[in-house]
Amino acid sequence: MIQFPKDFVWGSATSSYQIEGGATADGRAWSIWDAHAHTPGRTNNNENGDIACDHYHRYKEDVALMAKMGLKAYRFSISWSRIQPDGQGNVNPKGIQFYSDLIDELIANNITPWVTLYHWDLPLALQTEKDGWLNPEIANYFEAYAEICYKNFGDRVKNWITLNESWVVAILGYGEGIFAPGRKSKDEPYKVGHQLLRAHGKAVQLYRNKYQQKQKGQIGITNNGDWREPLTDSKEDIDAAQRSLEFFLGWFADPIYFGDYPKVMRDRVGDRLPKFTDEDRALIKGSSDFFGLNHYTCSYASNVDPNAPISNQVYGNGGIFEDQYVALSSDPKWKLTAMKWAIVPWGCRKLLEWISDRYGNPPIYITENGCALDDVVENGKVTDTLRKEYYESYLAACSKAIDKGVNLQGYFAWSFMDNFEWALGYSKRFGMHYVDYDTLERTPKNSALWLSKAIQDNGFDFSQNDVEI
Ligand code: PNW
Repeated sequence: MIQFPKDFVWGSATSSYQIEGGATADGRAWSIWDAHAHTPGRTNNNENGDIACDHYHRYKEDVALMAKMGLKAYRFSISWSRIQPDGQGNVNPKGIQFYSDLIDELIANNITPWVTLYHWDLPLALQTEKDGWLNPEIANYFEAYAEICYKNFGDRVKNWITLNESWVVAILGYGEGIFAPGRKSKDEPYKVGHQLLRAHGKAVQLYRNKYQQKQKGQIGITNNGDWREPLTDSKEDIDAAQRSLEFFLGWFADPIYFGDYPKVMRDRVGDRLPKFTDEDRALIKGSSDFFGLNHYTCSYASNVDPNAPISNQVYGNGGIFEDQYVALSSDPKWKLTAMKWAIVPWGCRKLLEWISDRYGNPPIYITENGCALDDVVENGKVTDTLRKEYYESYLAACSKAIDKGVNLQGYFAWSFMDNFEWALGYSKRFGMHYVDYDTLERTPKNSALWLSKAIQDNGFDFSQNDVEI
């Protein structure tokens, strides 16, 4: 029997643009994701979040399903342009009302709200008129928006996450251009990353100075990181795996824990990597009460000789290749999800241990973990056995990490329900609840039933399992 610590936070997560719909309801204005998804060719079948899961109108039904599962916590994000349509100035009272009602509904059902302030849906006006995350002024707009949230919701919300996955915003939004705002550059990701960190720092400073004492909440940031296992035990490959982790997770975590970017990034990126002023450093260092981690998969990493010709195979989910010279690969024995992401639970444990060692054993919350599968409803049931095995084995790996001293305090399954998977539209299903996009009916999948039991028992039987963790 695997048992989790007494106050372990069992949650599930979603984000605003992926589930809400109601894209222009009650005064909401477009975000960069509305504009991106409405640009032909950007998403699978040109799908968009206009309706999504219609959570905006069905949130009570959704909270009832969460309560039925016994979820202790629910992580959702606020659509900035729903409560501040232009990204600055006027506040939309109906937007405030929606989130206020959602929060009340959660609390009435004994579910603790965890609120992400920014999950990629920047108000479009800030992009078109202010140049989005490239503009140093954006930190001030973000701070002002954060204050609206603290003021209106902070009496009831005690867990704040400033930004979701800065790496994705920087690399996929400004490097590869597959996510909003769809820019392709080798320099902008580093500039954008810098402004994201500054904006996070400002929002945290404001919370700590003006709200934390009274509201008694915690505030942090969520970064995404997958594990990098050295392909061989050569020093070159061990260094390559470490370098890859530092470019991926260290990029955004080192400034928060140490006050600067990893040395390997400063050495390799040179002048293209912005420098922190003393003021910014003071703002950012120590600016997270916990380490929020979104984790999905694992790759092998190996060194690439900078003089060798670059082949296509060396590109991958690692950032800007020429700055790293790391090749990613996988083991053909690893099972794959519908995203073609490998299922490697021990990678999760190793990453948790890496974070714990590098950053001084901070409290960690896994704020996302899960998988997409090609689910089908048959006789009212979804037999998503591989998803159940995914949750089970990743949670077992988490438990092993806890045994080894990692201060992991909670786990949020991604996702509560199937939703708009960004550039992949509705083609990828990550949910524990199946959503029929014609009728918008929700059906709990078997994985939801399994997790519900694990929550109730605060653990599960893993003794008959020989999966490596
Ligand atoms: C995360 N990658 O996104 C997000 O926080 C969620 O909104 C999303 O639905 C979920 O993971 C599943 O994709 C990521 O390419 C998207 O490395 C892409 C990557 C990583 C995370």
